Amino acid sequence: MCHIDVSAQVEAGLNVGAMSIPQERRLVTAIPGPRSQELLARKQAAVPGGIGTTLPVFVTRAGGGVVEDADGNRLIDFGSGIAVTNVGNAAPRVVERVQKQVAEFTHTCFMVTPYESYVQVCEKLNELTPGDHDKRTFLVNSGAEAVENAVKVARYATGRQAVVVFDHGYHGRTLLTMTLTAKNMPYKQGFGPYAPEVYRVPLAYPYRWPTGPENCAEEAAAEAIDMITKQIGATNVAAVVIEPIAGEGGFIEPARGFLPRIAEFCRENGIVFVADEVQTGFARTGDLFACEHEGVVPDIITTAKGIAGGLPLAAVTGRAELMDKVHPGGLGGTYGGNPLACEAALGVLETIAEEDLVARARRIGEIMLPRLEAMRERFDVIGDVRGRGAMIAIELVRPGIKEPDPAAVAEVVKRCHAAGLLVLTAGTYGNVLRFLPPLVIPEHLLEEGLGILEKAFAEL
Ligand code: PLZ
Repeated sequence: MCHIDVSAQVEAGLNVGAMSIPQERRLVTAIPGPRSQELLARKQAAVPGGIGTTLPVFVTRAGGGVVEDADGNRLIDFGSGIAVTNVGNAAPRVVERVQKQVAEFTHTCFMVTPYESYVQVCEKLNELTPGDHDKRTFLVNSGAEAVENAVKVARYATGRQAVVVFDHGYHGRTLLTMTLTAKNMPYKQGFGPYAPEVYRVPLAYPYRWPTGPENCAEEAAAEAIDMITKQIGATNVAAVVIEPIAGEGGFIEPARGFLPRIAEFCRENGIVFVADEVQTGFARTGDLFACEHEGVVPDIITTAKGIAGGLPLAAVTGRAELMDKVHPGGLGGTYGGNPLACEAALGVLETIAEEDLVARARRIGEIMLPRLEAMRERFDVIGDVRGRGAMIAIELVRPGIKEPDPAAVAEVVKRCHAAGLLVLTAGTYGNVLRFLPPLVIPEHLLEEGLGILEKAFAEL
């Protein structure tokens, strides 16, 4: 058992606002309440509709496994701001470091006059990411920017142009990363023309593989490799970019064996293998990085989200010989590795190590998966239960067949939200419910959240 011991943190002088939020669900108004509705009306008048809202409660505080809104409701958090607050919101070590830093200096631009914390974050990532080869890291502001920079480095280092991505992949919203992303609505529709030299190949999606999950890894890899060699030409490919577990695409864990085979093909053909660990990184899956699960060592790994507890930071970490090829000034950006974000990242890494959040993520999976499996037995709308650690999803289908049922997802989500459980959706077909609790969530909230979910299915 590992409940957040708030009192111990208070005693240790680490309690800082958000962590003092009682770790309990509390509904005092309808969801959203009157104050949130007022703010939502202002949002609609001031912010374009293109910026969506999953659950229109306006947040005033968050910590542990709880998000508190402007009406005083406390919701159980199964989203972590889309896999960002792995260490919890306003985690004590993050707050302490950021508070100190904000009073010292807020920005110099690392490319103008550097500072130590940026270098420390890079040293840490070089040490902690898969593989014991010589590495270099540089810092940027978002996941999309990290992926875009990984492609820049791969193209520069190989002198090649083509980039290979996968069905169900998600890599961001910039021109290049939107192009790398598989799903049209809402990410690409109307935003073309797209970037050139991007090619898409099949992903080993066990639940939906036509000849069954047992053949999936081998057949999908063979198809992907065949397309690369026959349609693009392996010698034209700069990079293969893949999420070790497809996130936005529906938490699709490629059939075991697929990732190592693709990585091996890349190695044999001088192609840079880029693992996009933006969503899977930083203990989320029960390993520090999801690639570790099958011992895959990427040439470049992109990270963001969980890296800095919510401060905008992302990183590109890669083989020194690739990364060092680029000429001075060829990489960078005004804010990349902002000192507040770097301090936050150091606080995150300390928290993961000291609170053993890798083990916590595994424990969350051990609690959630059997409960969800039992729900699958009980409710035939649940077609598949999958995931690792604290990155878990269920896929909803028309009973008996695998036809995606996004309407059922919408209905379950509505009920969960009304009951004070924040859940997110995903999936190419919009039919996946995904669970990404903060790794520090107390177990009673995890259990309570699963109970709410079960009740939502029972009422469906
Ligand atoms: N790569 C694997 O999951 C971001 C997108 C939210 P940014 N996923 C959340 C939305 O609808 O915009 C993501 C990811 C993977 C890259 C990204 C992009 O990261 O920090 O959002 O740019």
